Amino acid sequence: MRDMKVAVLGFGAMGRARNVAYPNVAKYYGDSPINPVITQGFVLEREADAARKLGWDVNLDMMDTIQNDKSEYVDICLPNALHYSAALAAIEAKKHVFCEKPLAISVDEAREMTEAAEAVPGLLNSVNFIYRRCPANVFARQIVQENWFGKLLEARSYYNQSWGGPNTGFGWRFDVKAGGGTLGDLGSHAIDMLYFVTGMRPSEVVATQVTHVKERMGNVTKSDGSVVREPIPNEVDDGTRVVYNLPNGGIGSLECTRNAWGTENTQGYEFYFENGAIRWSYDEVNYLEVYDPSVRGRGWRRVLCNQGGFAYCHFAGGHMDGYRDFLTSACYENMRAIEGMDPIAPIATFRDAYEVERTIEAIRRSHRERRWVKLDEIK
Ligand code: SOE
Repeated sequence: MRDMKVAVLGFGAMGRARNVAYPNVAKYYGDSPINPVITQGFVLEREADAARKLGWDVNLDMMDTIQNDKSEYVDICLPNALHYSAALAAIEAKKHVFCEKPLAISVDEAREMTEAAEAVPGLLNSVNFIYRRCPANVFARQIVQENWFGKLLEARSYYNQSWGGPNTGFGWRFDVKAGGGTLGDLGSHAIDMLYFVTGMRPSEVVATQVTHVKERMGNVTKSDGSVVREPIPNEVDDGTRVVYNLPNGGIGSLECTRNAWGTENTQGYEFYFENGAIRWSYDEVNYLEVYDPSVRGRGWRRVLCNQGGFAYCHFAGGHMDGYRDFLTSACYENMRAIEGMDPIAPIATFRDAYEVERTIEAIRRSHRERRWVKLDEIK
C-alpha cells in the first residue's frame, strides 16, 4: 500500500468530512492499494485556524493548492459554481479529481469538464454521488442486474429536507449564480440513484418547480465597502416535482424539496417491476426492502445489508453504517480505480454526472417552457 498525497479544496461540511474519511480508508480496508493522506487544504481565512487544528497544511489560494506539487489528487468540496474552474485546473495539472455533486452549474460546463477529463487517460474523474456506497443500494442494483423481477414498470423517488424555510438566511445554496437550488442539490442524487440501481435514465420529462420564499436576509456589500444585512431575492427552486417516461416504456416520478418539516435527510425510492418490487429509505439506510409475490405468505422482506456477503462490510456485521462510512467507501473506490482495480460498485464518473446534468436541464426547461422535454434535446 503506497501513500498518496491528497489536496482538499473547501472546509464546509463536506471538506471537514474528508478529514474523517481519508484517514479511515486504510483502517477500514486493509486491501486498499493506496493510503490517501491529506497534505494540503484550501480554506477561507476565517476557517484557517480550525483547519490547522485538524492538522491541515492550510493554503488560502485555491489555484496554488491545485497546482503545486504537494498533491497528486484533488478533492473538490467547494460551492457548486467553483467546481468547473477547480476541476479544469486539476486536470490540466494532471491530478486525479474527486468532485462533489452536482458536477457543475450547467450542462455546458459539465460537458466541457467531462471531455477535458476523458482526454487525459489514467486520471481519475469521480463524482461524489455518495449514496452509491450504501450497501443496500448496491444490493438493489444486483437484484436488477440479476433480473430477479423483470421489467421496471413504475418508479418513485423522493429527497426531502426541512431547512429551507423563510427564517433561513441567504447563502450560496440559494444563489442562482453559485449553482444553488434544490434540484441540483438533492434531486441530482435521486436521478443518479435511478440510474445506478435500474440502469435507466428518463427519456422524457415534464416538471414544475416552485420558489416558496421570495426573499432571504443576507449580507450585501455596498459601493463604499460597508456590509449591510438586507433582503436578497431568492431565485432558485425550493421544490421540484417531475414525471418522466423511461426508455423501456415504464414511467416514474421524482420529488425534492427543502420545505418538508420533519424530514432531515429523508430520501428513497420505490421500484415496481413486473414480478416484484424493491424499496429503500435513508431513514433505514442499512436495509433494503424486497417484495417477491412468488413467495408463499407474501410480504415485504426487510434485508439487513450491513453484514458479511454484502458490499463494503468492513466491520462486524450488523453494527450499522452511516454517512461517514459511505464517504470512506467512496474514497476507497477511488483508490481502487486509480490502481486499475475493478470497483465493488461503479464509481460515478464525470460522464455519469454530466448525464445527471442533462436530466436536470431537461427538468428546468420543462418548467420554464411548460411542456414535455425529450432528453435527446439536451446535448
Ligand atoms: C444538503 O443539505 C446536503 O448536504 C446535500 O448537499 C448533500 O449532497 C446530501 O447528501 C445531504 O444534504
